[in-house]
Amino acid sequence: MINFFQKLNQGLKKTSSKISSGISDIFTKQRVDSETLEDLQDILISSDMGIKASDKIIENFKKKRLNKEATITEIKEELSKEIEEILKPCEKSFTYEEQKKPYIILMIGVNGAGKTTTIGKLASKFQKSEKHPQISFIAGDTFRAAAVEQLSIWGERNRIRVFKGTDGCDSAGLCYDGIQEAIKYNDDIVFIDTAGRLQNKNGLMDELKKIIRVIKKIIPEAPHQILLTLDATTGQNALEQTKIFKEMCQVDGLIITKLDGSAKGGILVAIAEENPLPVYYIGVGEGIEDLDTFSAHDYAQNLLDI
Ligand SMILES: Nc1nc2c(ncn2[C@@H]2O[C@H](COP(=O)(O)OP(=O)(O)O)[C@@H](O)[C@H]2O)c(=O)[nH]1
Ligand SMILES: [Mg+2]
Repeated sequence: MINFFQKLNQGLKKTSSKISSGISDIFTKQRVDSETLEDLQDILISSDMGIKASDKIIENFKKKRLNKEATITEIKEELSKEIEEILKPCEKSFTYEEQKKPYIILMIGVNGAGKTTTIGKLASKFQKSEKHPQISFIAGDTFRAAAVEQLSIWGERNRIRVFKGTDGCDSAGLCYDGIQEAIKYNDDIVFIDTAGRLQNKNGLMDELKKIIRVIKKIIPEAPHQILLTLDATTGQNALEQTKIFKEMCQVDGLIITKLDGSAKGGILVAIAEENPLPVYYIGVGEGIEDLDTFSAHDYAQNLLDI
């Protein structure tokens, strides 16, 4: 079986081979000059690292390497170090406080970002941890019957109770009842799934705010964590989504999904530079094991395919 590092390496291949072959193409003379630096920046931008992060990388790289001889390996190592530096502030491990019971985790993000899938994967991960927490789900995406069904399947798979309402019922009301039930059952952790219809921004904002308000009526300091799920394949749009959700509520951390097969793996570098929130987990596939913690070092190495 391949480990997570290898899965990430496989997943980022589309991005990393583009960067790698680009570097090999432009540094044929093995000398770093202003022209090669410009080409290098284009390569970084084309992997979705954005202007700000790539500017910074190039600036630092220039200071160390301009007009010097360097092998491709040295260039890649150097770039990887610069990227790791940018990513480092986002590397934070996720912990929940056992004494805060039930610990409420609210999952937000646009439709299709991977919220429901991530809840399933995370619950499984937590269950396998030493603490063996008792978990329940609240199916707060009440707009689509399929969404409730999908969460129920993850619930069955993990033997987790899923609190559901009737089709189209009020999501905030459902959350209220679901938390009451979690308290009754003495659950340790509650994951709340939500809808993410960004096409109706005001509606979404109202609904999210209402959910948070209602949760606070029962537990004033909850939700203990609001996690935003972002789909890496949306590239620069993920930055825009982060901005929009931050306007609606406090975002405590990020989960970046679909890093498998995306050619836009650089987006994490752009996020780290422009919106440095903790990146708690990254997803590299649809399977239950395809989610793990984010390591700045591993990510940077895999982006450069070192
Ligand atoms: N390849 C890949 N697919 C994923 C990943 N995470 C979620 N998905 C898929 O993305 C689709 C949308 O996910 P879903 O959890 O329903 O998103 P939601 O609308 O935010 O709840 C589903 O088909 C998932 O299987 C990932 O890390 N990699
Ligand atoms: Mg969903």
